[in-house]
Amino acid sequence: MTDLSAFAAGLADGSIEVIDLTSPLHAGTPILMLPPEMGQTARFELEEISRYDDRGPAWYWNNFRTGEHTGTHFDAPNHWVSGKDLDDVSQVPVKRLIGPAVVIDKTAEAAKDPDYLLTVEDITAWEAEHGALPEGAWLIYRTGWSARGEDPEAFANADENGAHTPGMSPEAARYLAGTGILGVGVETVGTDAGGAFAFDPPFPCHAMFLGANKYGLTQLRNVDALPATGAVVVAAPLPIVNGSGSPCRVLALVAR
Ligand code: 23J
Ligand code: MN
Repeated sequence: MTDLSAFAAGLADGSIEVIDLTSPLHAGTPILMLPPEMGQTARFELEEISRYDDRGPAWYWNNFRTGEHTGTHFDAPNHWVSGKDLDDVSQVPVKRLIGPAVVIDKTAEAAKDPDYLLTVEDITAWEAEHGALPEGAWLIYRTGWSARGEDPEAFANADENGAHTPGMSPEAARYLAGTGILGVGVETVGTDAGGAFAFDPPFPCHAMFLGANKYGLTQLRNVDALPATGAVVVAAPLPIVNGSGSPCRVLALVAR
C-alpha cells in the first residue's frame, strides 16, 4: 500500500478524521470594522438569480458579493505594503497551502484578558515542551474566541477605545516571521489583536508575516478538536487574480 492509499483508507474508515475549521459564511458573518474614515470591507451577501421559477424552472443559483477578507479567509502577502511585491492569492504555491498544524492554546489567558497578547516566552515555552516549530507548519493560535462567532457584538468586543480581542505582541510576530512556518491561523476577525492599530509597528502580525512571504488564516472554528501537534491543515482560498486574500475553506486532518 502506498502512503496515499493508506491515507484514503484512513479517511474511509474514520481513523483519519476531517475537521472543518471554517466559519459558515452568511450575511451575519462578523467583519472587521476599521475607523470610519477608512475604507471598509463588505459583508457577505447572496443575490438570487433563480429558484426553480420562471427565471429558471429547474435550477437554483445565486450571485454573491463579499469582501476578500470576510469570514474565514486567507491573507496573501500582497495584502500588506510590506509584501506588496510578493504573491497575490492566485500566485501562492499550492504546496504552501498544506502543512502540519501546531496549536498554541491561550484560551485561559484570553478568557481572563480579552486583550491577551501571545509572547515570545509563550512560543519558546511551547517549543521546549513540543520541539521547534516545524518547517512549513501552520501555527494555530487557539484563544477560544470562536465561541463568540455567531454574536457579532461579543465577537468584536468593542468599546469607545476600539476592539478588545486577543492577538500577538510585536516581538512575537517578529520571532515567528523569522521561523519556517507557513503562517498563523487565529479564531478572531483578523490575525492581529483588536488593539493592534496602536502597536509599534501598527498591525505587527500583518506587517511582519506578510512581508516575510507568510500567510494568515482567520475566524477559524473547532480548533479545540486539534492536538498540539500531529494534525495536518489544508487551506483552500480562491485563486482570485490580483486578489489580496479570499474567503477560504480550512480543513484539518486528525488521526484518531
Ligand atoms: C486591513 C487593515 C487592518 C486589518 C485587516 C485588514 C485584517 O485584519 C485582515 O482581514 O486582513 S487588521
Ligand atoms: Mn485579512
